[in-house]
Amino acid sequence: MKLYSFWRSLATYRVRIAMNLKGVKPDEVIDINLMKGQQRDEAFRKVNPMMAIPALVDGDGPALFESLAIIEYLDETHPNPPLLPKDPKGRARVRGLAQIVAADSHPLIVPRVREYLADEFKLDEAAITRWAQHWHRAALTGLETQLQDKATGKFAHGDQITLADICLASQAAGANFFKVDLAPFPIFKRVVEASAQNEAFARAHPLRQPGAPASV
Ligand SMILES: N[C@@H](CCC(=O)N[C@@H](CS)C(=O)NCC(=O)O)C(=O)O
Repeated sequence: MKLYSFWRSLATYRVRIAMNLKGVKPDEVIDINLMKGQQRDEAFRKVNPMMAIPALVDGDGPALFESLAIIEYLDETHPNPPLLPKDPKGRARVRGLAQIVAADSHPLIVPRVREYLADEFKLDEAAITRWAQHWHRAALTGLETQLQDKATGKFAHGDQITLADICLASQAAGANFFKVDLAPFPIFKRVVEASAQNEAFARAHPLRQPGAPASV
């Protein structure tokens, strides 16, 4: 198995957590340095034409892309521990929480969007940080309200770790990168702190990857 990765990538963080939970170790981790624009290199475009990580090659391929699709692939090929509950409404809730992060919030703050805001609209770093903080808070506000539901337990959905916790962890890491205070989101904070205790989450954290700084 080959994982295309970068320490700072929140989407790859999600996949790393799932791999750790499943006890799957990639044979090779290929660094795609997003800060040097390596996601746009010709060789990587052939792996993922969206020029984004993660990508995962299992055996003779093809390269799998999109973190949620990769995580569901891992869940199907390595069913234990399961990352989705058994009941359809529970599965829909977990996928919904995951998609607030991966489909609604995260795409607005990725490098290609921040670079476009800078290059095309001449926004300076402070303005781009405000943009990122705004979209973080919008997602955190929605998540916090959803997490008030009685379906929330020790973790985002009941007392077992699910796909939702994986995505919430990436939202929390992004909030840390962009200096968004989590105090107004106490349930989110509690749930994320609970999963952070798990070694699979801790080992996958962006700041524990090769090349990462001690703090951001
Ligand atoms: N929806 C995708 C997002 C992938 C994505 O945008 N990844 C970021 C890093 S977290 C990336 O490679 N960005 C490159 C860029 O924006 O130029 C997923 O969940 O896998």
